[in-house]
Amino acid sequence: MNAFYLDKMSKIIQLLDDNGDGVLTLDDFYAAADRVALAFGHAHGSSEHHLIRDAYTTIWDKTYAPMDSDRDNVLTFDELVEAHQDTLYDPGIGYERFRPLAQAFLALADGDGDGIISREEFVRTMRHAFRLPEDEAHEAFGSLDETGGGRLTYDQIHRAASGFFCTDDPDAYGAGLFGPVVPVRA
Ligand SMILES: [Ca+2]
Ligand SMILES: [Ca+2]
Ligand SMILES: [Ca+2]
Repeated sequence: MNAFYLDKMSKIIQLLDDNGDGVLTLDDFYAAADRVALAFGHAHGSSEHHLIRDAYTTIWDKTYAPMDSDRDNVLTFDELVEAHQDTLYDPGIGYERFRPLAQAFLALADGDGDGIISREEFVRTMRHAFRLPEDEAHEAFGSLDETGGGRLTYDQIHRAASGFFCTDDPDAYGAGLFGPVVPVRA
């Protein structure tokens, strides 16, 4: 696990840390759910909004809460990195643990349900689910769309998520899934 991997994890924390306190809590996930529901045209309090909130609660409970090793309901950078190293850092079995999380975001992103993630669907999801700036979201899409066809299959997104979360290879497919990774750690 190299510096590039730690830089990627820094970016993930930064993108998920909605209230900017440097750590992840369930509140960050609620805020993301509210933002995503609004971005996808679902009114606050609508049944779709509740479904998205439930999905985010499940993501927290199943994926992130177990990483909180001291059980104080606050997920720190060190806890996140340690958990990734222990459970996800392997493109095979590690990714199988991660796959349901990616699948949940695919279901959200694929607004028209055609099994393809268009550039527009990708950019909208990355902007609102992960607060990625629009230009970085376009850059990320371009890095994944090898043929330039303007569409990604679910399989490509899974490959990208595996390359991002389960390897520390800066040249892996998916290294640019969340836009540019800026070196922030020695
Ligand atoms: Ca936070
Ligand atoms: Ca903790
Ligand atoms: Ca679609």
